[in-house]
Amino acid sequence: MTIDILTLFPNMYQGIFDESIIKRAIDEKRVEINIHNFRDYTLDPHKKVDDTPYGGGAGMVLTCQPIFDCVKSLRREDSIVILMTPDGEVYKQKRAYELSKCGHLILICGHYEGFDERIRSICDMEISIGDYVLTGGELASMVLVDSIVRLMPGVIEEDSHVNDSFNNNLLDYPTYTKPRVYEGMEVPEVLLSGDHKKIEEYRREMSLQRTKERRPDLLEK
Ligand code: 6GU
Repeated sequence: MTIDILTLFPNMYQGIFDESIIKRAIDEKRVEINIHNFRDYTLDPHKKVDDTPYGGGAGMVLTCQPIFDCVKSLRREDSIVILMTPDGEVYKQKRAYELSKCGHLILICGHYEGFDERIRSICDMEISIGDYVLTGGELASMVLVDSIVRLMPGVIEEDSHVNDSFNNNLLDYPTYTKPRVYEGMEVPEVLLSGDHKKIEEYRREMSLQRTKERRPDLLEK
């Protein structure tokens, strides 16, 4: 998979993909991540990428030209162009799974007070990572990349994500490791029983119980 990220703040990505699982996926050439400063694409002699809004109002608005031209230069047959914006579809694990199967993602990070509405016309999808406002789409794009890359074949053991929270709209069951007793808190007996059927039933029950308590909205789905 190739992921191209369009931003005015490429420095924000310094180090973020240089650790742990994402770094390994890059080293193993399962994913290539490129950061593009769309200021490099502006035809404005002063390198401007924004302007005042028609009709008046506070702040500056990102103009079409640099973003259109940057996307044009990157777009392939199999590209999915995603606009990172708080008014997009709220991001969920199901979407992460779908995107993990794509060949090429182009993520556009909005910034400042907004972007020209016509930028939406070149996007296949608009995504928000939750109901709060960030200063720009950069952090949201990092969240997307992390959640997508870990689901790509071979990046982590399949077993580690078939039981992830949110699969089947259930939260994770509790897990324990050694020691058996820590500060008086014991590991549930069933996990020590060696009875795999019982263990599976227990985990399913705990998942359900936890989801009921913490996220009843998920069970309604
Ligand atoms: Cl994608 N962008 C911004 N600026 N704020 C957000 C967001 C995106 N998702 C949630 N809040």
